[in-house]
Amino acid sequence: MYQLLGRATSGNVQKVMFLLEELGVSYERQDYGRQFENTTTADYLAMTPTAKVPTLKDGNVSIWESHSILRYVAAKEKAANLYPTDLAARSQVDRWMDWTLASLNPVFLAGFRDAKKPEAERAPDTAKNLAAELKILEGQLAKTPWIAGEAMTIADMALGPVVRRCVAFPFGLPPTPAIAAWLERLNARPAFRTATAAG
Ligand SMILES: N[C@@H](CCC(=O)N[C@@H](CS)C(=O)NCC(=O)O)C(=O)O
Repeated sequence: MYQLLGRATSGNVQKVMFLLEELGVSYERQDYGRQFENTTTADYLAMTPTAKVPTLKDGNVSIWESHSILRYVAAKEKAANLYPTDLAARSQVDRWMDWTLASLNPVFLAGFRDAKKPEAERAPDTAKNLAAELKILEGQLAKTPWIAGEAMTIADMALGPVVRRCVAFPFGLPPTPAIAAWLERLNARPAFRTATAAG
């Protein structure tokens, strides 16, 4: 059985929960990170030198980085519908997952920090930068119902828990109707609702 180490309020943990729930495989989640103060122990650091969550344990194998975990589980469970084996189709999934970490995540984190501050103390570029990245995603979702095409994949799992938070920031971002419709499709799935239930 998979062991998922990470608090349920972490968006990166939620990505993995979404996949495990969608596949219906057995797993046990344990609370690690932030308020649990258990990611700097020698045992945890031996598995995950970044001291971040999530970590996935599968027998003797342990994996960190949420997107590496998504790829590992999808490949191990032979979920070719979620992570295609055809290399061209797979590259469509991989590029959006890489874009999420490289481009969306930094502006999401800036937004996450700024959203807690009074408006006057927010960095002037935060909302602008976030809107620019969301516009790229909006353009894709205006063309296809799921991020990598006609079917849901682990790219949607990587993006869903992050984007739902982005659109809820109090920045008056421009409307993104295709993203809103995609979030509704995600919310229609019990696996997504379970994964994101903690907030
Ligand atoms: N790129 C990493 C980022 C991991 C990360 O930053 N996780 C956050 C939670 S979303 C974390 O561990 N924060 C510190 C903590 O909760 O102790 C991934 O995708 O797994």
